[in-house]
Amino acid sequence: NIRSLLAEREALTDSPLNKKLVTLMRRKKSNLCLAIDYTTTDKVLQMIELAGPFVLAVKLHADAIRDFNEEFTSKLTTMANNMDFVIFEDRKFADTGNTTALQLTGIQKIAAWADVVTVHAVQGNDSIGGVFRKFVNDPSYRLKGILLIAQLSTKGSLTALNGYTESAVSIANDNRDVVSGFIAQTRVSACSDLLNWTPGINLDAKSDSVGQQWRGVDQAIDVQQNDIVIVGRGVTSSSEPVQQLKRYRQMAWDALTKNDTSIH
Ligand code: UP6
Repeated sequence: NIRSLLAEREALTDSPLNKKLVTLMRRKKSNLCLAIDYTTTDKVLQMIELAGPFVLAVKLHADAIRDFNEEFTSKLTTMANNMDFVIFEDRKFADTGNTTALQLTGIQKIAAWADVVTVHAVQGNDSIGGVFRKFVNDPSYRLKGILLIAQLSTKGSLTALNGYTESAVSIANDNRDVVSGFIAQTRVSACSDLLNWTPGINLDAKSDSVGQQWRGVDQAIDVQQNDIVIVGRGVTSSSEPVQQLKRYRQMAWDALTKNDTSIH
């Protein structure tokens, strides 16, 4: 087991975002992030209302929400503050630093309401560190950190090419004040204060028809040593989402804290 105790991680971590995440994890007993890929603001907000008590973070694709607007982000940030979860916009930035900055402040004003965003490693160190540092250090933005995509869950993803994941880890190591962790399938760094978030989780299905590969919670947390599970359709396509939220949350928390003497 290469993860250290949650209480130690809470004390050790320098990143304000990760400190908040580990504190939230311990308080809510949850290492579950819900991916809400609905296409209307009403449906997203209704799901957040149900999910708020069970999740550490809510992950969105703002550009998939057809009636996305500022009233929505204002409700979203109020709910996040009241129900204690982190707002995660899964934009997967992958362009020049200049363009990334324009996108962060463009029509969706992502930097103003998201706590954390995803960033592809493919564009390299300078267009990642430089741009995001400016936003993260500016208190007029909500954005507090980024997750680097070290591995994708999709079948045949090019992130499996030799050296790609290792290069993403080295970008993270060079930008520890900005990078809060990774999106990956299996733990990619032994540093406990970099959190490993993993999508591709479903207890009732193995794949969709368009490249997604799912596996169970024990595999992801116990065997592959991730910290936080990202569950989407396993909850959002279910007719009983609250039951599913409870189920995923319990399994993920039990798997994470099984050997954690700072919890029991
Ligand atoms: N996601 C993946 N795989 C990755 C990175 N991100 O599935 O490697 C995102 C998807 C989706 C969520 O964009 O929002 O995680 C997974 O949802 P699902 O369980 O419904 O497939």
